[in-house]
Amino acid sequence: MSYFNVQNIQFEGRQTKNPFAYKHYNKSEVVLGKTMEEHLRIGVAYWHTLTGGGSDPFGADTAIRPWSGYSGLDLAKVRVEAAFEFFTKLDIPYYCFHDRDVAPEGGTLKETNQNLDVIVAMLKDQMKASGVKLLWNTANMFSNPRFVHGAATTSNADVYAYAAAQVKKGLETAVELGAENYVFWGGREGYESLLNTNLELELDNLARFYHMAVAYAKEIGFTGQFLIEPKPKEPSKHQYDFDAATTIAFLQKYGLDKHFKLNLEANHATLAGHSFEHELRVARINGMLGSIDANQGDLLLGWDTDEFPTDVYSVTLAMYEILKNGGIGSGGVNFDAKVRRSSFEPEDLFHAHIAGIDTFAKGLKVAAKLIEDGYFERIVEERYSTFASGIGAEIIAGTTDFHKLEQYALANDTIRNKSGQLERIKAELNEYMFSV
Ligand code: XUL
Ligand code: CO
Repeated sequence: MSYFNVQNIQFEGRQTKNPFAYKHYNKSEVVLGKTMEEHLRIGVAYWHTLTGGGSDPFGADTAIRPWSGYSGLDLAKVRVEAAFEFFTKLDIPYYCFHDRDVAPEGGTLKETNQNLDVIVAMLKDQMKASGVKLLWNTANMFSNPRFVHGAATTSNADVYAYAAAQVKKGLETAVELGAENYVFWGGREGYESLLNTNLELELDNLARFYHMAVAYAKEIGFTGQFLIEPKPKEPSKHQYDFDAATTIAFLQKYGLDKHFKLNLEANHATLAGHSFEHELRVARINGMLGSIDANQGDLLLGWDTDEFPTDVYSVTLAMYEILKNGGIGSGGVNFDAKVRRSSFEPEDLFHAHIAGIDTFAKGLKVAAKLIEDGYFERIVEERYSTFASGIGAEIIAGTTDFHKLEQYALANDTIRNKSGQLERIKAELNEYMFSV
């Protein structure tokens, strides 16, 4: 049985006119000593591609999907089959899911877990048959009304216990399916108003929750990487894991930084008022870069549009950070992106992923060339050259103090700054993008 009327997607190169072919993603092509497949570790997000239907706050689903006629557990089963046909046709190595994307909730937690068990067994078989692996799974602790006040930061201890049970099951699922990471994204972990919120208790409870997750992972032998995915807002007004810097400070305060890294998403960065490369850089210099959710936002809109990434400029700078990080480790490039509501044909799912994957392949190639040439490294070395000798070298060595620096400044009447030459740099960066 076939769900998609599309052939396997293969690399055909830039000259091809076939829209169902990769133009840049040649999975076995070696770039800086690794294949493109090894560098990018591409993943498909189950929630957008299999579960989402195109509804928005103003209108119903628009998507035409081969599984539209099914419901309940039958729908979940058909989606699994369609999912693996899709992954296999795209020829990508990974996928990611929330528990509630793959299996419907039952009337009780017990029934919900039973539904999940049925689907996880199917996923396991399909993974074995196809070779597609689980990059990460996570718990949806934001859709159900019980999470109205949060999950691990709720004001209701019964909900906290439910959330713990849900993550416990999620970690068991991760072990069962060999997930390489486990993600926490706290859509409802935040607050609306301080007028009724104990902020300190909520943050302490969140840390307690993460410590219990670490302990349970150890108990059941889950060795994947724990990841936290920062986002500043939406659906919560003040989300606790606001951005990379806030999340790292939280993890350090509560002694959790050894156990977690960050899963950084492009559109979450822009909502926080940062560029994606800023978030990646902050994580990288702190040894916390774990994985990425690949998408892009619309700068004219103030919400998470989760578009497929096609901005070569931004993706090149993101891939530069990943290469400088020595790779993405056990993480990957998960397309947390959805086709537009108006792109409702099943084929659009292929066009969207091909566009995103080719953009990352191109970004990888341009970033690799920049690194081979030492392009940014030379610019930065020259710009900070005053710290390589003289008083600058003393500052770096820690052999100076305010007395010595004052003495130096008093004797130095001719401070001269140099141009940062940003326009020249941007023009040269464009040339890299046009020529690679
Ligand atoms: C929401 C978002 C989530 C996480 C996983 O903005 O990005 O889908 O990636 O919960
Ligand atoms: Co995400």
